[in-house]
Amino acid sequence: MPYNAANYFTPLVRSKPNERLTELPALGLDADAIAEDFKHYFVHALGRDGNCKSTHYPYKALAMSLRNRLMERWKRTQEAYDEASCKRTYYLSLEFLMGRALGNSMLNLGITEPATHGLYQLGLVLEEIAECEPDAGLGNGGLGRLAACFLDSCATLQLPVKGYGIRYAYGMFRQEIEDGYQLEEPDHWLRDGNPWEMERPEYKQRVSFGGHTETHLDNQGRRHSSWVDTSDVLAVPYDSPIPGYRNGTVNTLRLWQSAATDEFDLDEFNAGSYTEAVESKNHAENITMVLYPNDASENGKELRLKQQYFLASASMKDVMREWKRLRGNDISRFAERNCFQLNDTHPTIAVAELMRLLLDTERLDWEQAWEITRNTMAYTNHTLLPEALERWPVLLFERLLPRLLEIIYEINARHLAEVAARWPGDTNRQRRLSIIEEGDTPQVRMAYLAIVGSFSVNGVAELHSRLLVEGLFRDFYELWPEKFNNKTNGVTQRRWLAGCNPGLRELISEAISEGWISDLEQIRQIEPLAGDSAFRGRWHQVKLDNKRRLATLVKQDCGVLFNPEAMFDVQVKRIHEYKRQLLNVLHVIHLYNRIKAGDTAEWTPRCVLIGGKAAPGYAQAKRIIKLVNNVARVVNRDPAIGDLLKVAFLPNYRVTAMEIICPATDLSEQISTAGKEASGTGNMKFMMNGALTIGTLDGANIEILEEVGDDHFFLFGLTEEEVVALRPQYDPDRIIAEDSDLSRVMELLEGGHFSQFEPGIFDPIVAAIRSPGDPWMVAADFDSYVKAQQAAAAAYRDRARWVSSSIINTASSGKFSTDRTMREYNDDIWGLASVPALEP
Ligand code: KVN
Repeated sequence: MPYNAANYFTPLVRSKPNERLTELPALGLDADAIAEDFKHYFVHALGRDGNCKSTHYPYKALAMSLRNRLMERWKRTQEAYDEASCKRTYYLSLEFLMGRALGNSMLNLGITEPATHGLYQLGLVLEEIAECEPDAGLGNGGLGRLAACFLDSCATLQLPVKGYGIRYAYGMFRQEIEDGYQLEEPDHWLRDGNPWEMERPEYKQRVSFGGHTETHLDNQGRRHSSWVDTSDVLAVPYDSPIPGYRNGTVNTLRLWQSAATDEFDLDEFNAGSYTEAVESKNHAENITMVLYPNDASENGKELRLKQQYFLASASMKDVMREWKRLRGNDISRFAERNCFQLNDTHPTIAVAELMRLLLDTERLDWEQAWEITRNTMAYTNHTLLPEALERWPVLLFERLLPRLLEIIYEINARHLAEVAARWPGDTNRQRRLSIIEEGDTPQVRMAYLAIVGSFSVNGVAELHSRLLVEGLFRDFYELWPEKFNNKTNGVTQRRWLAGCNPGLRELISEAISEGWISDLEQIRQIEPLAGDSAFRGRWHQVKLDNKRRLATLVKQDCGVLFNPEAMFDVQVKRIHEYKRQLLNVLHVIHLYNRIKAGDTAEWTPRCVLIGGKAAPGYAQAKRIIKLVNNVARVVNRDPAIGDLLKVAFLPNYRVTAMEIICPATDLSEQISTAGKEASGTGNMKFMMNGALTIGTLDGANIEILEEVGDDHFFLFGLTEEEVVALRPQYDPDRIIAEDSDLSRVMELLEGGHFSQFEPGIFDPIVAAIRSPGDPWMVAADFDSYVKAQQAAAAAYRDRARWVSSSIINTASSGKFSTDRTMREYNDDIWGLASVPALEP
């Protein structure tokens, strides 16, 4: 439990600040004050006038006015944390998928209305101005967006949590579709500057690579290692404000950018190669150039390991510096006041880096250093997919991070000694539990380093956490059962309901007041209104308006006409075989067949929207995108299909697109092979906005079903246990032969109906479906999926029933707020006290 700092630490000694420098009246939050500030920036700082036609400068001026208002609160929050001398948590993540900041800042400051009004008085439309902001797309998908939702909830709960990440010059690539194929375009998101960040050069750190290690004895005869002849790079922090919801708290996201040191490469320089020496600066600056665009798979690039160490080392040193500023040089109680949450294994080298700093810089002995490290680190696993498990060749480590490899070897030796003591003679078990995987190219297993170095290991949904301890981490669970726990994911209802769905926000708040925005369990109170036909009518109207908004986007970006009266059936997420966009496409082809065969009695018109990015090197995923586009072209151009079925692939799916999509969705597709999707979080955003789910018993779908009840959820497919049991006998050819619907679908695919001009391009897809080794068992769930889709279509035709289910979905989404998730992390792992910002 959080304990009182005053019992443990003497008050801080600091010199008195110069208050004359900082005395300022608080900034107003009314329309006039905001408009005045806006004009000041527009005219004085940006030098624009009434002839300015660009919306970029109004965006900048508004962002600067908001930033001022955040800044006051930011300072008071950080001072409150310092004064409380409180324990803090650092969320270490290679990804923070923040999206836009403007709307969220206004929402959380509580000034959306006055700001809109103030600008309107100046003849400006807020919605247009907001469109200028590029997404901060520093993440791939769920894992990165989860980090962003966590920060929002921590600030709202007034928890002293700071995010540490990388300031990539290029975020997630922009996806374009040309002739149905994905093209990747660079995302230079900082081109026009970023008004939300603050560079803090005074806090830069040095990060070392390469070189070699030396041991020597100190004057007490103790052996020490040092890491010498390194090539260093600088890490420069950029801070962005993370406002809590109307509570005066502003937390920090600190992103590191790499820069060359001021020293030239001395060898090159002395050899007279001035330009070559300057060129070497490039290598340093490359480290934070680009986000790796692989979701749930690793690709083993050296530069990626450099990014990981760069983040870990800069962040550890930063926290150490902060410790010394506040508490002096005695580091022995570091673990009582600091916790690092590792977002998957990506920042796990932090375990070895903290050990290195404690041993080599602070000169602690091993036992003391290990005690501190192991009480400070906590690890979250996000996937069971074997291709996503990070392993780094020992040889790469030796070349890049020789001192860290020594430390990992020592951690492993002591760990294996513990295993040997517990299970004497069980050498097989020692091999299984070793951090080093032996073989032709020995590898460091990062997940094992994370487990050994942490006091907590969690999965991200009930099923996922159970499968972790029964499978992947079974041996470790036997060794340390107390370390393992579940923390079911969530999403922030501020961005994902209040912000993106103003129509529903007003309707809900009018009925039950606004409490749900910071306490989502209250949203249960709208459940009885599912039986109120007037309320249902208004609910339906909001959905219809949101569908019009999405239809406009689809028309614009795909050239396809969606009729807002039709059922909007949506699957947006990264394109991956385990997520089974292919199953969705097979169903679409089946519907096409039915229409062509005249089987359209009691038909529910449907608009199918699919969107998502494929990793640039993932050929099969890219082929699936091409298939969606080709099927869409055939279906949409066929006059016999008309409005009964429309299909569109939405290019460049991202946070900002989801803000339009989820409020407009009727049916949410969550159709992964059971046991493969660790949690999913899109499923929660859809549910919150009143979509019904069609889904398998996978990830958090299971908990969604549990909350909403099976009358309001279209369940289908094999369970995880059934998938495992079927695998050895899986015979897709037979399943296809025995299912006339699926046979007809396969006939069209195999007959080249969707690849008239490029014969054979979908052969690998057909082969995958027909392979007995198909890991995703697409054919196995087809029939059950089609039946669930039929049930959904029938339900949609009964509007009163559908709208009532929609209301019940939103009403049941209370569990899936990251406010709940963060409370659980804090109660079970971090033990932070909530610390309000200082009063103005
Ligand atoms: C792995 C490597 N997730 C990853 C990953 C590089 C980038 C990302 O995490 C989500 C969860 C999804 C899971 C995703 O697939 O089910 O909802 C947040 O916990 N991303 N590994 N796992």
